[in-house]
Amino acid sequence: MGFRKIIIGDIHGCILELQELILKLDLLPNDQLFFLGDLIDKGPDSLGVVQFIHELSKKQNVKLVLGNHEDKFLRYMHNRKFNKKALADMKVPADFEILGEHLTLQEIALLKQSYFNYFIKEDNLLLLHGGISGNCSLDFSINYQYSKHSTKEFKGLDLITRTRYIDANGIFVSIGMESDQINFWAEVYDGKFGKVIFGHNPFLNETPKLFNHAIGLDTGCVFGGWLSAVIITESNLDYLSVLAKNKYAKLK
Ligand SMILES: [Mn+2]
Repeated sequence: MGFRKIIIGDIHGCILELQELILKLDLLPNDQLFFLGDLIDKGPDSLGVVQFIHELSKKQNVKLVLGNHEDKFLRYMHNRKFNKKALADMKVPADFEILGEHLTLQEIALLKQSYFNYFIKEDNLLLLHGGISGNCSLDFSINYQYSKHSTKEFKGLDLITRTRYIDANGIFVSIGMESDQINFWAEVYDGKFGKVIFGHNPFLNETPKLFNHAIGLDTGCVFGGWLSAVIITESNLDYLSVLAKNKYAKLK
């Protein structure tokens, strides 16, 4: 029997849009769901989103890709317990405190099971949150997992959750350091690790942003755009988006 693989872009606490999207998807028990990261922060109900996805994971096969906002939240949780000094140095969004107070151990464990990258071999699709810098030496046939692989051990891991721009040599460029020699990574990506489906960079559009070897799935829901999904069957790749009910945050 065929089943669908459904990949969902950045939610950022937009619980109403997530619920609407899930309703419209009319899930069957064998459908597999992948979330591309940034479930939390910026939007109206980060706690509700994590609780909803945790409930969903009891009925469906759910896999999470780590976003930079989950990465920061898990660092926050670690510091809360073990490193008060580092905690004092963190700029903590208000919803992190709510999440920290109310998430169950099981819900936090679900976040910790997130993948930095997830390769779907039969479709030659690589899921990740941010992007790939040109000098990246990671082995993308390994699905690096937050709970098992550390960014100390594999240096490029944290970059794949946050890469947007790279320089002429393919090296990661941080925000504020742009020059005319830089490119958005997906513009120059040659497809060598497969077709990449990524989030992180909002493209305010009703349909995902298509590149030669990549699909940008963050259609800016929290900024008043859309929440988008890619739906993959044996013979087809399709998109479904729901319009944001509000403009919850300002795009800088
Ligand atoms: Mn992000």
